[in-house]
Amino acid sequence: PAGFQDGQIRMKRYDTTTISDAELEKILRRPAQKSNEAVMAIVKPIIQAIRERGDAAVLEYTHKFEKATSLKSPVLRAPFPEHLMQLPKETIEAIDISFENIRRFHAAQAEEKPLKIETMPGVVCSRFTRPIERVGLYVPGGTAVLPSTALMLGVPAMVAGCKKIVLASPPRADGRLTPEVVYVAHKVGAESIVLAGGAQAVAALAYGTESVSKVDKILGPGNQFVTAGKMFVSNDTSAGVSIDMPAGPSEVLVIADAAANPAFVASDLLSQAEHGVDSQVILIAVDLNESQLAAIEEQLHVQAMALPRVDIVRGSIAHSVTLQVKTIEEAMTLSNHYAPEHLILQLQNAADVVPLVENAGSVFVGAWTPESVGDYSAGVNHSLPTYGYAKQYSGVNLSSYQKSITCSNLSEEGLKNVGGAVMQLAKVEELEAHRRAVSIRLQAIKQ
Ligand code: HSO
Ligand code: ZN
Repeated sequence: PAGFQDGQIRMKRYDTTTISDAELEKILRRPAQKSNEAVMAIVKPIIQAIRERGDAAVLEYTHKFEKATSLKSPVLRAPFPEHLMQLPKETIEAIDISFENIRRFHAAQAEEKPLKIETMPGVVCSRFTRPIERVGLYVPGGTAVLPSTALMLGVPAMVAGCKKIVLASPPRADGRLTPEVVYVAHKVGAESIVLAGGAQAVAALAYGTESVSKVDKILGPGNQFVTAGKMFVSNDTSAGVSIDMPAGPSEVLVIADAAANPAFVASDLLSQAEHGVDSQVILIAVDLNESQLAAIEEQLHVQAMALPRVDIVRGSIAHSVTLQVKTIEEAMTLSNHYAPEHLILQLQNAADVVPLVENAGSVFVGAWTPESVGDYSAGVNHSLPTYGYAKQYSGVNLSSYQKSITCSNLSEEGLKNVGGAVMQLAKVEELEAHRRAVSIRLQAIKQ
């Protein structure tokens, strides 16, 4: 539109009524990732080195990749020294408030009482949960320090009752971690912090080293090397470790109608766009006219130009788009197809639209709910499925730190009631020992 000049930070705009489904599919494709094989080729020797040479190899990689050449030990063990968690009062307060809200929301996810039903008279089936004993929580370093991720991973682990919580995070070049992360580790009762990043940290957690405790599950976001490392170790039966989900670059999809405040909409798009150049943000404009669209675009540019991370924003906005649709139903069909990590509803009656959500990591409803509140302090988790995985994965939640165990308990009457079905199916499968395990008992009952 008129008024835009070269250098304008703006998303490409498409009217969905004028483009084909195939074009739309192409537009909504996530930015390409480096091929999995290329990343794996780098990651495999790193994992091998950690398995063969343990601590020494972890330290070497940390010296090399983090430039933390003064670091002597890859592990910081609890109790963490006070001087490593010195923080301004305002930061402590902010962490404490967020900690409490996240704790409350995740504690509320606990099953009230174990599930128990009688499927037939005398056939009692029940289920109970137990915490995963040892968890490894990866907190990324990189272009931003992320104590909020330490909270999102650590608090539910604490609530679930995991016996051993091990954090891993790449140290700064001075060999230290950001004090906020150490403070959070202390608050969630972590046993230790592994001062390493990348696939080397993942391998140390998966297999253990002289000083790194082996864990049963690894959770947390990370770059492609971290993700490839997690995929690798979770496929290695000798590691005996599981992972939360495959992680990709952050993304948000905002659905806005004429009731939306253009400045708010732009601020939400930018808050995700500043995460990284590979982030993607999408605006679905519901029946907006030219001047309403231009107002959002102008806000996006003006607000972006004032951001310290404007260069990152330029990168992510370059592969971000605005899609114009006529109705909320069309908007929701597109959104459910894209399956965004974050879905923001800036609509007249936003709450009424929530029932139409089929695929999304986390939903933010109405003008007063910026995504940032969920990223930090509202109580919901920010470790969410990206890259379309919201179609089959949930974000990190209490059950991510638990196993459910089922239990059967039959009386004589119960075995009489269900035994016939068991014996017949065992016969069909020609598994005679299975059949006899029932018949031997039914005979004993008769005598
Ligand atoms: N939006 C990010 C989480 C985050 N934001 C951390 C700020 N700090 C991915 O969901
Ligand atoms: Zn964020």
